[in-house]
Amino acid sequence: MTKEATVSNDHEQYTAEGYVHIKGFYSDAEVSEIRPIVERFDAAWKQDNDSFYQERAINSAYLTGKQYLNSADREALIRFVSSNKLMSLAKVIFASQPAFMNTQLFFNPFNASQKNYWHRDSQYNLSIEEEKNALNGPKAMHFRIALADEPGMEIVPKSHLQWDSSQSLNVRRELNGHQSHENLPKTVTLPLEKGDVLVFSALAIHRGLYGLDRLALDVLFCDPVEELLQFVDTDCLPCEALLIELEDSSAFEATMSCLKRCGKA
Ligand SMILES: O=C(O)CCC(=O)C(=O)O
Repeated sequence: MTKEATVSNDHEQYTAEGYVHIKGFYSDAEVSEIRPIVERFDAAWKQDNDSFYQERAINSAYLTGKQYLNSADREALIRFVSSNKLMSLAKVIFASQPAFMNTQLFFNPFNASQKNYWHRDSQYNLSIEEEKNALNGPKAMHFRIALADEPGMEIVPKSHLQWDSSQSLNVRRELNGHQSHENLPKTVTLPLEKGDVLVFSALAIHRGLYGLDRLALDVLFCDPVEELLQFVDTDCLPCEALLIELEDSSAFEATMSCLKRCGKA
């Protein structure tokens, strides 16, 4: 298969199913460069959020902010996010210019019996009616980079475009006596190996699968619109001097221009 055909398949697979799994996207050497930085963030974050971590946390966020990483590590992470390698993939999957939203880091819960939960990311700030409308709105995607082998994600294929069955709505929103960890039918389980990238829609119905030594760096990109970018923390964006040095600064620039347009930066 030609490279062009693969690229077009990735876009088509994402558009049809709401996810695409790209095996071995990063080499062991590439993972080894970024993983120690992420681990330093993780250690500092967990130390500062000890009770939250021990109680229930399964992720941290804002890795490119100034709070936990020193400036050399922060710069290296920003360069990684804006590398030609990741940005070319993001542009292919979006088939347009994506904007940078945030980064998140997923790990195992401290309490090994903690259950995972089905959700669409939209359910935490939208009503049910608004969530329905959001399926026809701007796109936001997780680019999950597996820094270690992990059980991966479980996703309901096509749910980034299709509204819920009554069962999935009850489960993910815990309505009518249901709980968000209950199994759902017609799902796909996507175990990841170190170096794999899983792109999935923030609107898809999904849950993380805990286990192994999972450490997954999620870079979130979205269409450059205010409704999705209004919550961006400007502390996570590069300064002008770094911006002009990046291999592909276009996602950061798209975010900054949108924030300027709407008077938020
Ligand atoms: O990996 C997980 O635990 C959940 C991931 C997730 O829900 C998300 O990225 O929105």
